Amino acid sequence: MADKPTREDRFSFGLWTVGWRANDPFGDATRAALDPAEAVRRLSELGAWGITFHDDDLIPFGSDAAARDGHIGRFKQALEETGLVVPMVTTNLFGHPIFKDGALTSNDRSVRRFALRKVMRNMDLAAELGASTYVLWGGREGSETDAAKDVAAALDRYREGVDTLAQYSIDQGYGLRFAIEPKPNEPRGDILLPTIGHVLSFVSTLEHHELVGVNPEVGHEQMAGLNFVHGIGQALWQGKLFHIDLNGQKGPRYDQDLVFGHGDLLSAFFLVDLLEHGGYDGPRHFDYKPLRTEDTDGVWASAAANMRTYLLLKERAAAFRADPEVQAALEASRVPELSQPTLAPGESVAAFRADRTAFEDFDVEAVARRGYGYVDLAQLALEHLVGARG
Ligand code: GLT
Ligand code: MN
Ligand code: MN
Repeated sequence: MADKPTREDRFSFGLWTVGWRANDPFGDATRAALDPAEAVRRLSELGAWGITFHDDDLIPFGSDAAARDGHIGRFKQALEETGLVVPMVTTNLFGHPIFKDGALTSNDRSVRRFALRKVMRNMDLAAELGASTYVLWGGREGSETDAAKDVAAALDRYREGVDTLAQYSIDQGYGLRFAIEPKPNEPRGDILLPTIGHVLSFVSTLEHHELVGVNPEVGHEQMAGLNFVHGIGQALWQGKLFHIDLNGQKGPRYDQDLVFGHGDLLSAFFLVDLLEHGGYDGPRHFDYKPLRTEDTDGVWASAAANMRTYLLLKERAAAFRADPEVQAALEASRVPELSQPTLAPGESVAAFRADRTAFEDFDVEAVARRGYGYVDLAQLALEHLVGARG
């Protein structure tokens, strides 16, 4: 059975996750407010490594300077006592009514200027607390009617905004990297940069593209009906997986933010396998919401469940990789063969065209008849996942 989480596992949680009071569009909060310092202490006891926050999670919007210093001071003290770190910080650009038409892409220029200043102010705090990643989730960047938004102009402004923030980090020597978080919809009817693919493409247009990557969330891609593991595979391949939001989701519906693994479990298994064996060394950040039905004990049980599920899946994925039957099945399915370049080393196009075995003498029918054995592989994975093997 999996060990208890330790700092080496690099598990982190948003303050807004365990601190969610469970107010939804249909009902009031079911839980009391959580003191950020208490969140730090409880997460530390459970074996987490880091805590993340939006400016407004820590310092309520509109706080005066003295109140602000007090909130930051108490939080810092809890960090010092526990050794918990702040690997990532982000900005609330969605809660206040000022952002109802977006922040960096609001049609109202004064709102865009206010939003940029709000981010910069919190970047100062992020740097002070030693964060290395700054997440940008543009939940209000979008529209409900296509009449309302000039998408090209909005993307110009989005690019201008991110470039301005990256320049600010460079000028201040903060060394921050930015991670844009895609989501297809909710709270806006349609959100700009809705998927990992949209973000990757957008990033390539930025002036400081090397400082900007993606922060994909399991549920957000699944809301769009996409394969999260494939999305992460491409983000890693492009060197752009700067951060990740782990949680659970049951297909395309509202954003459920379930505990990691409490949605598509098989996908979670392959995700952990990829993260552990695919070269990702960043935080394992949980962005989930404790169910509205739960009391305070349930909040901490759910935080622990995220980490335990990850570690169990990590154990299962390692057993899957180590199983000689799996290795033979991978071989039989030609999975390793895909890593072999299609052309031979140094093979010219002319030489390739002269190779009769590739085309003229190729036995198309025989190769077409051959099965790939993927069902065996899938079943082996499932059996490892449910603990029926090794
Ligand atoms: C909000 C959203 C999350 C984002 C957070 C970062 S805020 O809770 O639902 O997916 O990661 O801004
Ligand atoms: Mn998220
Ligand atoms: Mn979500």
